Amino acid sequence: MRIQGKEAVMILSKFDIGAGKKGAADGPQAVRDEVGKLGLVFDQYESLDNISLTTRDIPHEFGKHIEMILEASLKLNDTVQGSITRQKFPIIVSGDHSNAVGGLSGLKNAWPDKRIGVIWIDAHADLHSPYTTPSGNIHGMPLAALSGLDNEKQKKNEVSEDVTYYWNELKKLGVLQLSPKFDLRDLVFIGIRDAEKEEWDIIEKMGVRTFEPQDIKEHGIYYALNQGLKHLEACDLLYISFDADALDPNVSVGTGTTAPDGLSIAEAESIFKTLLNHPKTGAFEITEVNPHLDIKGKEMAKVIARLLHYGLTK
Ligand SMILES: [Mn+2]
Repeated sequence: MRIQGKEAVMILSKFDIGAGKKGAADGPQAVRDEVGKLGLVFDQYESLDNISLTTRDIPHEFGKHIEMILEASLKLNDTVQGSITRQKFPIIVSGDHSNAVGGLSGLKNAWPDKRIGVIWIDAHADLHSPYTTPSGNIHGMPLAALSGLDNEKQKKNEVSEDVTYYWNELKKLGVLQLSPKFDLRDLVFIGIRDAEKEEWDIIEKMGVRTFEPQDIKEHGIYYALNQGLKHLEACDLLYISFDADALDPNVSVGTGTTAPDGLSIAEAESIFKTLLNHPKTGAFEITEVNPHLDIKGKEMAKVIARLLHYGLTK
């Protein structure tokens, strides 16, 4: 399987401790199995195991398992960076969305001088920081970590010294200690519909380009893709992140945080086809498939596998 003329590597990052509900750690293997059943074979597979919550783990209120997440993120960063350095194209299938920190950091650390644009296909904005998070779950914070955003102006939480330390380390993830990895002006949201006020304020202030499902219904998915890509025209590379909850709950049957009025399968097919094959795409991530929450068994993994197959072969 070649993508952008490069050998494709599927990186299975099996950690889910950034989510409130556990079980997404088994999502990557389920997707790999279903992809295999469709006859899609990658040149290489890399597997990173879930981090076990040892006695070292302290249940921090505003950054749950942040020390362990830092450790897991560094492994993913190194794996993605290594694949890109060896001229491979990484498809990252991850547990929960906190994995995006390691994924995008790996792309940036492989290409430190390139300007990275991000297309985030998700029901949520994932723009909280420890200072604003209502849940403490890190899967709601990856875009803030990656863009170096603390949003202390809208501070709600008294964050401990420990969490502050690990949060700052997460922002600088990778051997080069770069932060930010990208600028929020180079961010496009597709499918966003369930965000908190602090997040909408940042979106407005930073000029993040957003396409809500209603915009997509009205103008079509290619309008969103074309306008989104135009917004990122000055970027050298793209990081694509697809959260399964971007899909409508009638198809996103196995994921932790569903939201009504999501994307259709046909819209998602167009997204996969366009963005997997876009010459600037440097890494493509799929996340938040949770077979343990799947009311139809492996349906969510099957849906994702069919989307990958469609994007890579049609
Ligand atoms: Mn997400």
